[in-house]
Amino acid sequence: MKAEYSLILLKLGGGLLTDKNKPFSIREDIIKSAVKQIIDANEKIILLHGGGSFGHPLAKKYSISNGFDESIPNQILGVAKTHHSMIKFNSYVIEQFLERNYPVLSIQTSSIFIQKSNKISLETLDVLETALDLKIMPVLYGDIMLDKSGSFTILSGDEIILKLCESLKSYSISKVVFAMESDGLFKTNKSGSKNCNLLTECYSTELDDLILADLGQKIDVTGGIKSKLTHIKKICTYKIPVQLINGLTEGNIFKSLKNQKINCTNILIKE
Ligand code: IP8
Repeated sequence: MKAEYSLILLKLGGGLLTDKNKPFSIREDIIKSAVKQIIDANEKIILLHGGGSFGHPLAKKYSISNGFDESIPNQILGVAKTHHSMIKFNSYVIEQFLERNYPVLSIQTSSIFIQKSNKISLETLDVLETALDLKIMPVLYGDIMLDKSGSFTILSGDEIILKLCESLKSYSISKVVFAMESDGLFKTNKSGSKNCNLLTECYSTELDDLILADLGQKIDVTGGIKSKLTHIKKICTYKIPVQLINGLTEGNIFKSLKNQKINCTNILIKE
């Protein structure tokens, strides 16, 4: 039996949940607040979180995104360490829900995704779908991903979302929400200009014509805002609207999940 759910895919950015400049640092208050808002909203959600300071510094140190390289000392051990670091981070997030008696199931990204001939393959949807049917919220995270050719890479939370949009055909995904550390995308009139305004609403078809402000980068092995934009455009090809919200603003996550108005970026789909 497949119910006609309205499902939300919510990604909590790793930069929001951790201090990306300080390895293995959890922003406890922000995580606890996000967890409370998700529980209060009580919607059907697949939750994802990024790597933040648990994933990116290790992934960078061992150059994991670029695949197997014999010249990098202890790289294979680095793959295992990066994965384990993500498990520790994910366990903290999971514990926050369980302490509040909210049913969540950690789904190990690197066990259900594998790369084959440069394509990401989602080996089974059964676990995710069955968890949703049982009213358990699946929680996935950016992780290492093995490659059938005898290598590996990093699979970001954004790529997982894209793959889910492509694969979860029997569920109606009502929107994808990215909770980040800023109000959304900022547009500027000319490249390099310091004057920028929040882009509050835009059709996916207009994204290519925008000049977006580059608001600084932290270590991000999966490409930062530019790569996010590429993923957003692909998500929109599945006719799914995307919302970018500031997860630091109290109540924003709850309001977004409840479709209440907030100051953010809404990428709309033309009917
Ligand atoms: O923060 C990256 O996931 P993201 C995961 O969603 C690792 O890009 C392990 C760096």
